[in-house]
Amino acid sequence: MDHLVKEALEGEFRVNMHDADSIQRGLISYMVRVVGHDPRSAGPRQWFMALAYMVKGILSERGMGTSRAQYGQDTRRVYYLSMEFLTGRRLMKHLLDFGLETNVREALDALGQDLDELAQQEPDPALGNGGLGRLAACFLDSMATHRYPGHGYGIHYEFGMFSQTIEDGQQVEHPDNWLQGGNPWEFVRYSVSYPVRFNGRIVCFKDESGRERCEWVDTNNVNAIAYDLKVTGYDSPVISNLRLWSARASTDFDLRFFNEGNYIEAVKDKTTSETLSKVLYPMDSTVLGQELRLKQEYFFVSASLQDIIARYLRVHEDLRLLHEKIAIQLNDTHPALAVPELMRLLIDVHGLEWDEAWSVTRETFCYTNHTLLPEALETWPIGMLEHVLPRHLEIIYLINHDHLQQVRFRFPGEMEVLRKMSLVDENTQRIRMAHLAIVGSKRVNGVAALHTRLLREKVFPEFDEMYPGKFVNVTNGVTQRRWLLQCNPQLSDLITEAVGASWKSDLTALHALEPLAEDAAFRERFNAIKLANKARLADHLKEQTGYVVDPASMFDVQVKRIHEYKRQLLNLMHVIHRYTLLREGRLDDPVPRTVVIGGKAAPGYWLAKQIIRLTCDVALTINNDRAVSDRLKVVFLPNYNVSNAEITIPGANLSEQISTAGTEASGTGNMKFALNGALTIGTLDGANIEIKEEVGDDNIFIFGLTTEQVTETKRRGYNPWKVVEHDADLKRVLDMITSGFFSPQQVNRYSAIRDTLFDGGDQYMVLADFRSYIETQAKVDALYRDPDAWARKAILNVARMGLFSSDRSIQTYAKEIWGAEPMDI
Ligand code: 26V
Repeated sequence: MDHLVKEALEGEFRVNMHDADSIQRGLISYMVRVVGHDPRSAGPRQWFMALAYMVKGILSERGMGTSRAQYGQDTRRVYYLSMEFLTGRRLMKHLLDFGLETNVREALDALGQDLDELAQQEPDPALGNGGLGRLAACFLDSMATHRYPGHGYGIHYEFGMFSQTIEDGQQVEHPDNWLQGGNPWEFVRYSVSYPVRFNGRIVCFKDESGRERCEWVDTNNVNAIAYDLKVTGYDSPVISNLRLWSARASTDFDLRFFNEGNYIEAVKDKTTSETLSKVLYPMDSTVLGQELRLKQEYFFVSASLQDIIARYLRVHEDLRLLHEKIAIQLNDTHPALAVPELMRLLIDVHGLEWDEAWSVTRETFCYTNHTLLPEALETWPIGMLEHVLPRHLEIIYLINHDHLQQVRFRFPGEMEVLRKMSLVDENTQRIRMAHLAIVGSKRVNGVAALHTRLLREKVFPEFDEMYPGKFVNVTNGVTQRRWLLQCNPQLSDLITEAVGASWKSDLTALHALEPLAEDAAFRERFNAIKLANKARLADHLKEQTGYVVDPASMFDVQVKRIHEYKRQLLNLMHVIHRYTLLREGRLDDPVPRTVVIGGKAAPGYWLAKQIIRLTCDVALTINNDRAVSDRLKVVFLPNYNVSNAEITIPGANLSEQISTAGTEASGTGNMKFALNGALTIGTLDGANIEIKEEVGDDNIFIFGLTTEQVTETKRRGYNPWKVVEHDADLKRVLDMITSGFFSPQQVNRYSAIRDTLFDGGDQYMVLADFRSYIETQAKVDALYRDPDAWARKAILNVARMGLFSSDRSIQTYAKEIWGAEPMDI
């Protein structure tokens, strides 16, 4: 090592990434000069940092090329505004995108370090809750890969999604201090800083030219500081930017505490304003209406729009043409305040007339809806807006005034329609953010065919009628780079060997795998890879939970946020039913199964936490029952996140996508599992429907009521008691849960589950779908008994997933929504 260090420090600083020796010297040099550690005593954590800084150098160099090309070409830029980006770890992704994995691995080998171990050192940035945040990350990847000029904007949360442990069978939340050890990937831009204002009052006056102007005064200000993360695409010269805003107390405070003499109080204020980017709200299904959340939303929207306008004005003059050069995508309504904020900036700051500003605004924004659940639709109390954002409330009223006038014109005399379409809910005195986003956008999209249809027909039918063509569908997708290439290297190699490498940037190329489903040798290799991935998952489960599971058993997996509508409870009811059959010897030729359930519950969602607890109780009982131990195991996988999804998904045989029809907007886990060769058991919900159309009815297990049947059953008066009365198996399962069979220390532990199913009316139709689910699970068993038949279908699933790449989603957005073109670079 000594001579290596000497040589490295004497040599040239520039690293030739195509040469493992040069990389090795580069690593040593970064270790000394940037990390500040002696290479002779450095451990994996320090080597990770050295490598990350070295890669960061390439990111920066290439990023400049993209910026120059963008200014040079002046093509339409796409800005993706999202409160959440669940990027996953960065290191392996960058190495894969740059094609550097092999050389870097070799260089590290020579230094006695293992790349995989280094990669584990990186904290997984958990800046999102679930599907919506992960989709944003897939989209950035696809935009960079296909050379679109995309830019992400979000929040630099100091604490991301909590980490979950299970103690005594219950979820415990721990703060996610992901920046603790420093973040080598980010570029802090202290000079890119914008003031964001809150509170205060409005004064209106006539200016010199006699024009009515309004000024927002006496505000409390917070500064937004930019943190940039570079986004690479696969084998692409384009590097995009993800700009995350962090809140800093405005320097006004420094002046104030001198003047007021109350130093301690002033510094206290300073920390209060910095709470704005402190923590990600860890719920994704119920809105609480908290002022801090509102301020977070406005904080990142205002900073982003100021930045977008500043960039535009660097090369253009006339803001009336803004929409010709940019498109802004609103990821759900969380950034919907961008509509009144852009109006305010254009009118109050840049002097446009109302009508000019309004037509620019409506041509600039597009809005994606991600949920049909009424409790997740955002509304803000008028009183709160008046206090926090008085000027925005005025602008919203003005927008609503014009909007309602058009509604009256379109639906004359229809007071009910007027009431329904207003941006103001008069009953609750709240502003409806989805209405604001729809009115202020050029296009509105749902995220799967069924979801878009339900949006148009059930949730916003009057808007759809009033603005024909405004509502469009863009079915979600996932990036095959992370969700196959990176997480399943063996299957990736097999596919590349069979059909070439083009699938990495064109997933439809997987079609060519179809004939191989009939090739016995291929099936054998495919099965061997699945088995290896299952062994890796089994190791992970053992390490995380202590439970030992058999990779030869069927791995039946449901990982996603815990929510009643996703029906983890239905899954558990099947498990309990199977357990009773096994104990009674009523299953002939039972197929051994390992059921894995994982996911986080929102900290305040008590029933979701009970479902986790029940999973753990059921696991404890079943896994310790020698009578079934070689045929059934249940494991709750703690702390489900992007990193352990990368281990879990490739190891699944069966993918559980069992939401009540009409509740899951799309789902994206469903796509990831099928792409990795799992078969789906699912309802006709979200993107499952399109997956079924692609893979074929024979290659997916569909069960349960359809959306129409759910509606119809409820309309006729659904009676949970009746269902249970007619199904002895179901009755027994429920009795076991509610009589304390799994919780003998506390027999009433699950009374809330009984209450939601009976007194609560079983909103999500768990009981109604039980029988159909059980029957379909029996068909799953039957197929699994024939490994060849199973493998054929699994291979066909992989071969037919081409549609579900986020590349296709992005190409659709670009063409149909943004009017954006790939860059020439
Ligand atoms: C809502 C809220 C409510 C207030 C507090 C914080 C918060 C954070 C996130 C959300 C959004 C929930 C919507 C969501 O995640 N939808 C999911 O979007 C996926 C991508 O389109 C889709 O695949 C899932 O089906 C859908 O549930």
